[in-house]
Amino acid sequence: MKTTRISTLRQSARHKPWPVGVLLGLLLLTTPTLAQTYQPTPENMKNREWFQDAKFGLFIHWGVYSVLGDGEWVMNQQQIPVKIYEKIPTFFNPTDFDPKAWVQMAKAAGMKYITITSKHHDGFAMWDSKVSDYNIVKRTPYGKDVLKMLADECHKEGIKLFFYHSQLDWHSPDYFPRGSTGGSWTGRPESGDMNKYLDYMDAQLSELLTGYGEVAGIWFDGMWDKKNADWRLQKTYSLIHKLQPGALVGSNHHVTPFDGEDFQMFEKDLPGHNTTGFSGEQTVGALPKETCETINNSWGFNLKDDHHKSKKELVQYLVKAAGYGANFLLNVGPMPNGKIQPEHIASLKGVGEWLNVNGETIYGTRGGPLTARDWGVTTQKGNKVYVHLLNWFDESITIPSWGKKIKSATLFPGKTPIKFLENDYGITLKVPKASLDEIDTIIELELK
Ligand code: FHN
Repeated sequence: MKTTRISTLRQSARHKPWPVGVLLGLLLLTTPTLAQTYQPTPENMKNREWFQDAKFGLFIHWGVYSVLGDGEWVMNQQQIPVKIYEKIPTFFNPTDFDPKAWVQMAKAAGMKYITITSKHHDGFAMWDSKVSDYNIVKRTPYGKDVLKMLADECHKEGIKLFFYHSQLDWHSPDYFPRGSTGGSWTGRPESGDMNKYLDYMDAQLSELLTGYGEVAGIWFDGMWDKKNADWRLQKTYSLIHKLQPGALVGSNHHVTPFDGEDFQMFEKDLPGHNTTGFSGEQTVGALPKETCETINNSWGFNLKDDHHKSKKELVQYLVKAAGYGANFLLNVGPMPNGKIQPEHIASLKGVGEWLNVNGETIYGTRGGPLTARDWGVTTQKGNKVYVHLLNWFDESITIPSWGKKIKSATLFPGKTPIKFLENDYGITLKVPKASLDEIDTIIELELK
């Protein structure tokens, strides 16, 4: 008798109750929805490696909301009804928009990819959508497809392009029942069909994944507005992977990744931290990771926001993220004329200058071998470990050893050898005071 696993289990069961593990296993085996059904293609896995090597990207929150200079939530913050908000596109005319300047700025900053808002919560499409005329070509005096212009420039310059896409929509009448935002003040009828809305969203995603060349990925946001809704994720995710199997899907839902996602993002926090309250329910998974942050305190252009982060803050954030094995997606909010604020261009240039010298200790590395410490982080690549002293100003430091013997310790860059001692207390490194750097003192350890 061919004994299957189940029948042998059944024979032995006659005697004792089935252990919970077995029942769970059976449940997983017999109910496909619970099992990991998404099989990323080899191309997708290759792109995940590229993503983890890339380490640094430009986030762009740009839309008609930029006209009001009060951030990307202005419609909700000021409770501007749809009928009134629809006037704003008629003022949106970014004649100074120059995709070459944006891409060159990103490259000069040392960034390897751009993630731009194709549609934010206000529902306005920043491309020539045939699915809805609520878009930049049909509704603005500018009338040109800025995503097409940017995509062409990115492809020409070897910069990968991701599209941020909001699942939350304060404009669509079919985004119903409403969620925790975008209530009755929008003036939409108290009716609608969420499935019709999701069909509309999938149709717009299909446009983005078939008309703009290679799309490196989709950066979803907004599910948190209706946590318990049926977002038909598998349908949308498999549509994306059917149209572009290599595209990396991520969703800023602030919970643990769902089947079908290719990377995990953390908003304004390093993986595992929750200083902003976004990541309370989020466990750090095994997918490639990305931390996104604002260059000041706003995502969309905010006239009054002058909390511009310093070069030191930005570089240390990038290095810490790398130490946690995460990418750093740094945001700018372009102005309504299409230009980037000069303070932000200058800060990005500064980060680029730092990466021109120290990029080897970031690009292509993975976090570790040590987890983050108060003094800093470590990154590793091949038989090299880079110790990043971000918050240490003494001439010697003892770090824990991790079981690998050290062949040499040198300052990076410049490869000046420094003294080191390995013993039961760890690895003690002697760093000459003059070599301490106020942003990041890097020691390259070559392993035996
Ligand atoms: O509401 C959005 C916000 O406007 C912005 O897009 C950020 C970017 O990560 N995400 C949401 C807030 O969680």
